[in-house]
Amino acid sequence: GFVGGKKKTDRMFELMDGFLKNDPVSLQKDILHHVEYTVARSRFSFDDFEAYQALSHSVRDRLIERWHDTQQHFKKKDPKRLYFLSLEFLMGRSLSNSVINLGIRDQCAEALSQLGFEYEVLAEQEGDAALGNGGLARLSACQMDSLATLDYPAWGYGLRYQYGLFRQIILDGFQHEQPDYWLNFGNPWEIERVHVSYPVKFYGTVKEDVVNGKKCKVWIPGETVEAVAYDNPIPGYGTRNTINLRLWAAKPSDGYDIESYNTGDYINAIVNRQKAEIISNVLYPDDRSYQGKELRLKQQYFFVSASLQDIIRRFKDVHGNFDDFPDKVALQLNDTHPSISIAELMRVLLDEEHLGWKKSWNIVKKVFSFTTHTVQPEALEKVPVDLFQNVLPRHLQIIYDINFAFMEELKKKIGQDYARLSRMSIVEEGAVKNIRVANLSIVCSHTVNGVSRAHYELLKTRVFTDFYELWPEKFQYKTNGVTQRRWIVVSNPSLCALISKWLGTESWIRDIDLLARLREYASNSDLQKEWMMVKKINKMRLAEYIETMSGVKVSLDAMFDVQIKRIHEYKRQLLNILGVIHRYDCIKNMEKNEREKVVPRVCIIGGKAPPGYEIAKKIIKLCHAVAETINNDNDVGDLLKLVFIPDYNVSVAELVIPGSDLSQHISTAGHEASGTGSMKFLMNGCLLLATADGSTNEIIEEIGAENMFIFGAKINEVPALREKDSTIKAPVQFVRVVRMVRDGYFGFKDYFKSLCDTVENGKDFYLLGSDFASYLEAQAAADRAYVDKKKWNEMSILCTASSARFSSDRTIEDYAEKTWGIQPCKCPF
Ligand code: GL7
Repeated sequence: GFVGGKKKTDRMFELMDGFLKNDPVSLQKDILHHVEYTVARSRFSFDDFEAYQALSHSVRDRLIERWHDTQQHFKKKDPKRLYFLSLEFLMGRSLSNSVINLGIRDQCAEALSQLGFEYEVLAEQEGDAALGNGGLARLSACQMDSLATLDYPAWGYGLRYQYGLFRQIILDGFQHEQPDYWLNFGNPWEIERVHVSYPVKFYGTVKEDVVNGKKCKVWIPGETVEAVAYDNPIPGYGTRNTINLRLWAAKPSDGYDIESYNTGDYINAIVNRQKAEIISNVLYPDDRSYQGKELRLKQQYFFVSASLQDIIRRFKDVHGNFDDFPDKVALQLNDTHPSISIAELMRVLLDEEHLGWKKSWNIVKKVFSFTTHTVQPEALEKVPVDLFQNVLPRHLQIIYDINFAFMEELKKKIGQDYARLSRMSIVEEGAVKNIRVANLSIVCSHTVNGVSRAHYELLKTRVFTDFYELWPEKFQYKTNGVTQRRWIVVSNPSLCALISKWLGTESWIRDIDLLARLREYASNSDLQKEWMMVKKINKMRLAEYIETMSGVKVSLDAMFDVQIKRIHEYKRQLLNILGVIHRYDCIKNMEKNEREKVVPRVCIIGGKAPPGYEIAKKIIKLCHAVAETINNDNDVGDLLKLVFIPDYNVSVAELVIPGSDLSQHISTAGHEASGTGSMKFLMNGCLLLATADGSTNEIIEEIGAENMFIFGAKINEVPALREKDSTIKAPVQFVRVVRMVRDGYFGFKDYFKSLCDTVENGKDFYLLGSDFASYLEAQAAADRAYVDKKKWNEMSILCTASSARFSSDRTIEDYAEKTWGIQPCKCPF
């Protein structure tokens, strides 16, 4: 239509005054506009939190403009799109990341300062979006940032949990969990799409029917829940492209339980209706075992079904039939959690689109790619068949049919090797029949990716050997990476400025390979001086935080030695603590003149234990008990401190990582699929003390073993070591420190008994005893290196300079080219 002789949309755009401007005065106007109309504070008295809200809404407006243009552009170009399906996204804070990616940080800071506010203080007002557990979930967030920055036509899909990962509080040294009701104070970073909603069905029965003269199955579900979309714009850096992370929330469906209304019990009917919301209520807080939980299966199906309905609707808007589906759609399964989408796509194509088995299967096997993130058998999901039958009866049939066809094909290839057939079957026979979700994912995906080279080797030789032998070409790996935007630019502004100064450009923020140019200055004393200053500033920030959180005053001259990650036996925080006890014991037994040579340390540990994981919780308590003894021992003073940082999360990591000198990644070799924390430390010029596990070997290739502290058994040595009785090989120092814990040196003697049992009496599964001596040697080597400040600085610079390969930009480009077959689709500015 036309208005006043102009095209209506042009006239509208004119009325909008064009796009929002990013100069400080325009930003001020917007902030004040949002104070008045969005936050609705009385004119103009507003506090830091309200200023944060108004600023966030102003930033969000800018994100929305770009988001619209990007989606419009994708629509016009209709490229092959990537849909990244993940049950977890650990986004952390959005404000600081958004202003950096939009390139408006300084303008915001200036705008605020004239209004009497400080940008940094406002940024601190934001809580973390913690819709995930650990590395896997943060990886998804880093990858979304890279997808946007590299202009890929991608969408993320997940669940909008009302309760994110629990908050950890420490009482008397024990972990307690508190709900993280993160939406309490509103969430300016999401856009509720009331009109984008889909029904998701559960339970019921399956009937035979005839459609167009053909026999088919009809699922008559027993319950319907509505999935409502919440969009979270993800801005790229240095580009207009802003992609979408669409999270689904469960709402009661209009058609829900109509029967109960007719019984006259209106109140109970409403209460029952409301139960639908439970599905998206809470994130499972254990990062690797949730076997056989009905709610977990419902969560998985809920987000997958809504996402596929959305994806298919978008596809059908443009395409008349499904022939082009595999050329337009790539579906990425982030671990097995979304793998039920395989059966769901098959069901839609068969039962709703009536494409027939052959055609449907041909589409399905071309669109899915699967990335596995684990080597732990207990993390490979299994769903009891009974549970499946009850919740998703039609899907179970489809899985049986897929498995039948697979078994037939397999028999033709390998003959009657029943042991192997039964290992590879999607259905696990036994007292309890299970669906093996990983097997389903491998059979139905065109590509199976590991997350580091070592992980890939383990997949081939230990975890999925049968499948690898059958389909070697399916197996690949894409070593994980992290985004330098969040992990340097946002979290370490001083280092960011220093790097740009020495490289003479900010281009490394998009083009990470440029970082390698820092190598040539690694021994330059001017750079080293500035480098040390930056570290000092960050250590000061961290020291202040430690004092506020734990009351412990730490010396900036000490080496800050950090291990932050989820607490797990395989990650061996216990090894770290036993090492600290050994250090303490040594200092206590030293003569005065020997003590002068000791390199002072602040040992920092942080992380959450899964709520039901007793041993992990005991490790946290032990850390506190040991800290209590050491930190109150004036005789030791600044030579050694041990602090536990409570409630470790993304924003705590942003503070801790830049301020650390040394970081520990000390899992028993063969247990950490990749590890991504090490990459963040590396980028921030923090030296690594690590086992040759996960991605560490690849890091060694980049920086050289001489610039790291590597110790312990190698992946292929571990099985043989386990065969032997590990206590025989445990050195005397190990026996001694465990004995101190056992004998109650740190109190809580009875409580720690079972913890000590995990590493003694031939039960040391994670090989703390046999790795102890080489661990201590690596620690001693770190001490020696720290004394030589020049050398240490050079190594620190080399860490940052060698970190390019561990950017998620590299990971994503690799996936785009080798797995997804997608091309950048850049929205014009
Ligand atoms: C993990 C792996 O344990 C970790 O090594 C890897 O870096 C990460 C991302 O690929 O995935 N797998 C897993 O289940 N969690 C992880 O962090 C929780």
